Amino acid sequence: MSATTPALPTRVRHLIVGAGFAGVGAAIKLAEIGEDDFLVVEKGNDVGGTWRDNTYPGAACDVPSQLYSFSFARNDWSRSFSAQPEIFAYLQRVAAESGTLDRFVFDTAVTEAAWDDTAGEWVVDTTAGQVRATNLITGSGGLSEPKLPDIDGIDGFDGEIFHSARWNHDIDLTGKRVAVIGTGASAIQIVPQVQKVAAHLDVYQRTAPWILPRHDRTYSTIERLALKHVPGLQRAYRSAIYFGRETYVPGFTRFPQLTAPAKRLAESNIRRGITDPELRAQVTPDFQIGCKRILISNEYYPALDADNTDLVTDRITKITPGAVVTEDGTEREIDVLIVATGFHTTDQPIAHHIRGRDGRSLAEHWSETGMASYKGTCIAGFPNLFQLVGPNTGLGHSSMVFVIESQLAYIIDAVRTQRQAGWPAVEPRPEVQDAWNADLQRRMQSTVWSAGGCASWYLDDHGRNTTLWPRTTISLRRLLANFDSDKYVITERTAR
Ligand code: N01
Repeated sequence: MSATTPALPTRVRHLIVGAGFAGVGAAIKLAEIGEDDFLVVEKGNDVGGTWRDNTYPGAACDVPSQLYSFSFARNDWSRSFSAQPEIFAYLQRVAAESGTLDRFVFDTAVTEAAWDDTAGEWVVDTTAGQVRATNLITGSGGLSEPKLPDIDGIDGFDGEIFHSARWNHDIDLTGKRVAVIGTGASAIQIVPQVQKVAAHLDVYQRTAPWILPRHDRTYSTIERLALKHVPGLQRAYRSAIYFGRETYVPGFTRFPQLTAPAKRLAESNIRRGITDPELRAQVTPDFQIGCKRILISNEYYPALDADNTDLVTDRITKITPGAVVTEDGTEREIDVLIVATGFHTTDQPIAHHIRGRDGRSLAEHWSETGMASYKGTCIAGFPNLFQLVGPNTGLGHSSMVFVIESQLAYIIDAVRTQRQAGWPAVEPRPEVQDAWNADLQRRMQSTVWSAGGCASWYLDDHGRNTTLWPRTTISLRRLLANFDSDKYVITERTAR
């Protein structure tokens, strides 16, 4: 990003961590209410977050484009499911047009943020120096830290190796022997692209995912003009898609029998894409649809069915300098190893860097309970900390941009309330937070994510689902509409 990087101030009212959808949205919304004394600290060299980092071939959104923009900054999308470059460009444009980029600092990582109870503010150490802030707003993303597989010998691999979210564009895969480990949302987008150019491709599947057809198409010029210029049309179209997606929720949360048509559709997607009966059986999941994220692709199965691709379902036992070895003793030689093995989701790295009132880190608090917060946003013992895309705010069916905007409404109302009342600090009451999480976990019991017979990144080491929201997003938006200060411990003003 070519924006001039400001020198780090010693003090700001709001420090925002991360410049993805969450951080950019927070900057815009704070500016809107005249809270201009903020700074956005971003470890990368641009805005965009996950849409800046995930540049692998085929990277695209599996949520409809119409839902993938801020309600206050619509976009003229070129197709129904947009690819990464278009989403990245959208976020760059929104940030540039917001007039807030002068308060973004790039290439700067937060190394430690500690609450100073005496001063009543956050002391934040970054790679570019220290900043003090009244409020700390984190938007560092739930899927930002690549998770590498712990496979014997992987460090000794002599060929090229990279994670899906850190694609090495210097490596030409044409004519190479390539292996992809993983069959999640990233892998199923990568595999068809690699299959087209590689001499040979091995796809290592630990668990087969459910995959629905991808109804992607380019919008015609007339459609785009109409969506742009006919008053209310884009809003109506967006609402129709939004409410359509909300109808998935009962099937995920309470009535699994409602997912039967989706399962049939996924099964027919396998039949359409794969001719070999043995391969069809290997890619057919043995758990309930929805238990893991439902994926969408028309190209993945045909790519697996291609002559130059092998699906390997035997467990990987080790990696040698030139090959992947599976438990049946087979050694498959490769030139390039792509690990599409996901992200740290329930052990978020930023949690190790934020220290609350008692000096302990979020990670230490969460090591006992699993990730927990109040309304996915505020955390007992961590005054004036607002976390965007916090615990239990993830979705399996709709857009995270909607969640982020819902949380922003709550945070902005909190900031406004704090300002009007002159409260130096707020934090949720522990018993309120406990009740919130008890209710979430009670609701989780009946969901497909808990009872669907799979292991997924939604669940933590204790088997608790601390990542997903188990209700409709309509209810999430309602619950986050106003800052409920009666649920908070308020620190009154003290002489400093
Ligand atoms: O990661 P994943 P992802 N040996 O964790 C396998 C979002 N996203 O990057 O299922 C062998 O889903 C693992 O196997 P298993 C979206 O929210 C969105 O693909 O655990 N295999 C799995 O197959 C998504 O959910 C878009 O048994 C190993 C895979 O690696 C999230 O990102 C696009 C292994 C990891 O799948 C993460 O997706 C892409 C090992 N040691 C991603 N370790 C959009 O379109 C892991 N695996 C918006």
